Amino acid sequence: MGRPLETKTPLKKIYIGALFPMNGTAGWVGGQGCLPAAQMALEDVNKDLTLLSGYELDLNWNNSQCDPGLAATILYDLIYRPPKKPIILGGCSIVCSGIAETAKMYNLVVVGYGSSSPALSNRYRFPTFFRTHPSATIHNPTRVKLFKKFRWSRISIILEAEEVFVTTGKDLETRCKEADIEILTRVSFLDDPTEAVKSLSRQGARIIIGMFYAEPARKVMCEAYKAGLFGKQYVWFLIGWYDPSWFHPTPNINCTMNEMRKVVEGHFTTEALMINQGYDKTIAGITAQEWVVRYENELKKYKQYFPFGSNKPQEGSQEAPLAYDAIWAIALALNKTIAILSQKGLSLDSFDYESPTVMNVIKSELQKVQFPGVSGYVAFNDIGDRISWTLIEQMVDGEYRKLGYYDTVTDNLTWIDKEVWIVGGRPPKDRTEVVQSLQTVNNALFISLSVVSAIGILMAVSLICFNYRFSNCRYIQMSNPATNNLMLIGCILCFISVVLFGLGGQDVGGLHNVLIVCNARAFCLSIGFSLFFGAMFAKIWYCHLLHTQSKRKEINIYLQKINNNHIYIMILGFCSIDLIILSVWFLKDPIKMDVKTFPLMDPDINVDEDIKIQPCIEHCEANFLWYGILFGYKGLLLLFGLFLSYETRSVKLKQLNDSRLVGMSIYNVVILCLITGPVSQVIEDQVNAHFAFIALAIIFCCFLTMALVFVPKIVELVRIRSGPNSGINGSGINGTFHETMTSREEEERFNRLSLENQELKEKISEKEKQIEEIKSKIEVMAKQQQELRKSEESKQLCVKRKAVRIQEPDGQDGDVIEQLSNTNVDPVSDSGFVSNRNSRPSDFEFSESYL
Ligand code: ABU
Repeated sequence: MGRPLETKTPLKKIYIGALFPMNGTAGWVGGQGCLPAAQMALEDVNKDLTLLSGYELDLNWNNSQCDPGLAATILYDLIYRPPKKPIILGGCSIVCSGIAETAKMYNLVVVGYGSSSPALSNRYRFPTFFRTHPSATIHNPTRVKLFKKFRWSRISIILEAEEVFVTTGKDLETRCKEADIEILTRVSFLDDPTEAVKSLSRQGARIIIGMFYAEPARKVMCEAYKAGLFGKQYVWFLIGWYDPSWFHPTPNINCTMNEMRKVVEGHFTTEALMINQGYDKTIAGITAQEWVVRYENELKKYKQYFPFGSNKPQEGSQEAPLAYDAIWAIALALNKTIAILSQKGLSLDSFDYESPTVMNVIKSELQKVQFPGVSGYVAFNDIGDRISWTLIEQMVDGEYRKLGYYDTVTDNLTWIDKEVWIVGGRPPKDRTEVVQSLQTVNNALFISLSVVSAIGILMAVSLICFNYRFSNCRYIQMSNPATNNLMLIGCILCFISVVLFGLGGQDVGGLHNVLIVCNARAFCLSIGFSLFFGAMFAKIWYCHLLHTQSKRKEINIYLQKINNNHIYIMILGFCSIDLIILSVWFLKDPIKMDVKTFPLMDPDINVDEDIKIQPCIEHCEANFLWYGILFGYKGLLLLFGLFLSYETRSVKLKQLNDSRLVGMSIYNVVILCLITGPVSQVIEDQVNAHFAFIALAIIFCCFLTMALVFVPKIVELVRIRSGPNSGINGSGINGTFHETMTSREEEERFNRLSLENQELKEKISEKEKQIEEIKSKIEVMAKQQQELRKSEESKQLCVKRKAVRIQEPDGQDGDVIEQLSNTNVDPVSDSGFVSNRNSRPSDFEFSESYL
């Protein structure tokens, strides 16, 4: 390359319209670093006499402030103000997008030196656009390579809502999906990243890819500090073209330097390699390293564009080689274009905004440009993009340290330094490891209540044996022992259900077996309750029946006989209803095994790992409808039982000598069930409390009932055996709770007396009826006599001194008296009743009136 120095006067100027973002409130202000490089290139190109014969390049540049609106105005100025500019040099992506889309309408070629947006690779939208800056998508294969290297399979993305980052983010998502890497979340923001950062925190992001310009990057990192998204559990991936001191707080950043340093420490960056790594001479005639020295010297001339008090550009030093090479690429393309046009009898002066002729030649020659640039080998692919290596860096102690390079084309990762990890020298996890902690019943609690239940089962079995052993004893017979035995079997089933309530998956060899336990638990408790409570209910119901019947028929309740079959049928009925409900339930909508989880908790011990504990419990999942049916039916039984117990609270039955104790047991059971049912539902999630509550309620119900029903019997039997007339068939009476018949003779005598009493009552009512009849007859006779007397007196007036005679009663009346005298009453009976007709008041009345 190069040409011998010779005089080139007079030279025509080829104007290049250029936009450099020299300052601004957002976006990339890399014009500060790129303008000096572009001017260097311009100088070099113009010095090269082998190029652009008869022409020299001139840069007509403006400050775009990386603002698309301002850039549009500048573009129209460049177009409509002479001289004509066949090529436009563009800066940041958001500016290039705007001008490149417009430029095609004016047959302008646009070359970007600082635009990384993948959107600019759209040849349909930007047909005349070329760039020396590689597309930002070049970061993505590198990022995916690193995710794989560090074994991360879940990442999160936060990006500024600009086309350059949105398209890069989409490309990253696609590549991650292809590599089986999950995108936990992708959040974006316009100006204020606060909510987006909070969202990352809420969603448990650990590996976070940030895509934004330098100014928003400061805001994001400050918010990340506030949200606690830094430290051993977090890894940030940022863009690598920020200035090395980009994280230093600026006036609009509400974080201290120390806080910013904490949050950026350890983050990774990826960036396209923008400086030639070789030691060969570049298009500048010197090596890239020599060029850098020259460039740094050149910067001194541009101090006025740098932030106040700084000798260095705020941004753009990295991209400076790209700007340098961009000018060279334009020069080389124009050089060829001049030759081609001259062959066609045209020149660059023929360029016209309305005609594509010159533009087509320039575009075609740019496409073919290839040279060893300061930024690396310069060549454009079909869509006008640069292909390059990427550089991976990490911030260690506030400074970037080169870790390696990645060549996307050959998939070659060169790792030159060891990355630094805060904890344990290894990468953190890409997510919080959730360790499930199955909450089971405390062993001591389970064992102690199981032992109590086992004792309960033993006691119930012993009491069944007791009933059997003393089945000949009249006192036991009178308590309906068969029903009591059913009640005890119910108790046994309930005690078994206590043990089943405390069993978990690990006790029965896996979750699938818990399902069997769930079903067995429902069966035992349901049938057990029906036997236990059903037996008591049947007794009390029978007691109530006898009591009400005896009242109605006015016969003594002691005369009724208990029909055991009725009681059995009733208990069987209760159990059958249970079985029907349980069968339909199990067949139609079986219980399912479910593991219920609770909010995550920190581990008890302080571990370095990113671990959270998730408590969970095994849960028998059933449709609430079935619980409703079962509980509803049993609830009604409980309430009805309670009513019957209350109604029969003072009834004493010879046939059921323990009916009042059964009534008391029913009160206890009802109260405990009514408390336990709802409370157990409320504390369902507290495994130990739930088990303890249910188990104690069952145990208490069963033990109390067994004690109430059987202790008096045992005491009585002991008393009978130790008394003067000892023997199990003795006639002792338990005066404390029953006045029952104690001997067969007494019972027979009582029955006899009752019968006599009944007969006498019937006779009395018969006699009272007869008396009423006689009274009415006497009244009739008395009237007749009065009439007779009156007629006599009138006769006496007519016939003085006539003899007076007393009228005798007629034959019918004599019959009545005879009937009375013949009244047949047992003169002496068991009751001591003696009939005494002479003393009957009706007889006296009759005699007086007659006289
Ligand atoms: N390396 C600077 C890229 C700036 C931009 O694409 O807008």
